[in-house]
Amino acid sequence: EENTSGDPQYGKEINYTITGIEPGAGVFKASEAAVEEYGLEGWEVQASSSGAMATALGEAYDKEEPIIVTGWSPHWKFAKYDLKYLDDPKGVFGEEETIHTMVRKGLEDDMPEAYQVLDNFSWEAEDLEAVMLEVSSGTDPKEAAENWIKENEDKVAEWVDGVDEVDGDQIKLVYVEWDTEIGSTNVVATVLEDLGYDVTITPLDNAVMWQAVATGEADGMVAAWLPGTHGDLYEQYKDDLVDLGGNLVGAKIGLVVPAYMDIDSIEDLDT
Ligand code: PBE
Repeated sequence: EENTSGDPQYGKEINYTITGIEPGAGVFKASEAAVEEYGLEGWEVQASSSGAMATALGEAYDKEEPIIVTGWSPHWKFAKYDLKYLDDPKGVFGEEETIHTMVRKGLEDDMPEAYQVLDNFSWEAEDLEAVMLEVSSGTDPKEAAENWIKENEDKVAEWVDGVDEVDGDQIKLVYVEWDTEIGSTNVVATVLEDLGYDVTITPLDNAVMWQAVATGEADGMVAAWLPGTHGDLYEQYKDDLVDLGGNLVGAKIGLVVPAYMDIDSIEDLDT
């Protein structure tokens, strides 16, 4: 069919495909809901991984080709590439999100020192972005976390203020291998290690991460995106978890495209 509308026919060019990440991610589910709600017939959100999504984005960007990805902030991709969120007039992706820390019931009594640190943990988007950017350029996440801690002693001092050291107590944190969570989890784990904890961090699928903390198999996680992104999981597990509140405000999810693409709204995608 010939394009006589004058509007870019990106759907046709990219095979009506949104480059997704892990299907358990909230942004993946929200993208599928957007396809429904905007009537994007024939469009598909392709399941992938966060790493493969970032690679596909980088390859398209280098060639100035169109691509639509399931995106989120904070994320290093906004520092590396000139990108924009597509407008979402129906509000399918929600507004600003806060990332919360969740721990298992009983942690406060069993490990008051770790509980205190996890409760105190809170930082800014630019802190997390600094860690993520270093990891994205090849630094081992653990090393990037150590570097950030060295450069931000004042912030870390607030998290551990008045907290006693421990002697090798074991603590288990769980996370998902999203860039944001790789960064935050490694920083918190390293701070706990510096206090004397023997910390295990285990990557899981999103739903399994929530379940592990709710059942007490894991001690905690710093990866709960609320109110929208993980709202369904929060509803399911909130009675079996302790919500320690926000550790980062101003997070966001949505469909992200390179700024060179001549489109601004999800509504304007062609079917
Ligand atoms: N994310 C990163 C997650 C939360 C953190 C946006 C990919 C998600 O969509 O569930």
